[in-house]
Amino acid sequence: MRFFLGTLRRTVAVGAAAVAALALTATAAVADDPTPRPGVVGGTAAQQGEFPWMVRLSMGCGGSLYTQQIVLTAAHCVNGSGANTSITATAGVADLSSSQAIKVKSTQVIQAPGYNGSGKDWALIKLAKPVNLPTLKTADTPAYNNGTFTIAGWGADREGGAQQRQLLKATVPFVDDAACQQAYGNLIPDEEICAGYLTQGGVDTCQGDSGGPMFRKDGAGAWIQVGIVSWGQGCARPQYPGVYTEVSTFAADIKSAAASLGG
Ligand code: 4AZ
Repeated sequence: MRFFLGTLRRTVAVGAAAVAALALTATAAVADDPTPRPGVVGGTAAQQGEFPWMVRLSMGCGGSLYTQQIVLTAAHCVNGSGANTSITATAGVADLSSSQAIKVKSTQVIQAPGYNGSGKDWALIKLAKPVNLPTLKTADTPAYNNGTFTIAGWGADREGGAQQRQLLKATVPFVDDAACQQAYGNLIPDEEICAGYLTQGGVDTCQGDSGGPMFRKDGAGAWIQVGIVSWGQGCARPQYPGVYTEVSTFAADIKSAAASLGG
């Protein structure tokens, strides 16, 4: 039983409203606030170009550039698989209202085969044309499922808060499966990886960050994606770490799905 996924799905269902709210926020920010507050709980503003493969999706989710024409996101951010021209990806900007924003429509979606609302929370979105931006490498072994991770997104900066115009970033430590299972009782340890400050809380992804990457540096100092923002009980609460899709578990499936989209 995946009690908390109900909350997640409601979040995505109101994605259009969240985007409308974002537009209002952005307008107000231009008028009265020269430093719009960024998203994610307990974070700070990301610089333009710092995470060039970060993508905002029009249903109110995040994503990452898997290739220049394929976005990796969460299964719970999409409705199913097949032709789909309804999603707009915004790329190349930390500030979603920037005139430099690159906006590209979707053409096809692959939702993880067998996705039924728990686990397997990944999906690919093919874009109508490639974007000339760096891509984010994905972990294909569990070697990087430890340490300190970076999270980023345009989601709420507090539980129940508004979607954000400015990309925010934060770092969170790995939480092992036993501790995360103790917190939630319904973790799927092979498919999910947890992160957060277990006793203190205070830093986390939140509503609207779903689908975005959790990443760290690899052995060569390059960013590598180890997670996809998936779910949690509220945001940044003590004893409730964020839960992320364990990318390494699905690396081969994601690779073959991307190949089926023509790379
Ligand atoms: C969401 O609703 C969501 N604290 C994303 C991440 C977390 C909770 C909710 C993790 O998109």
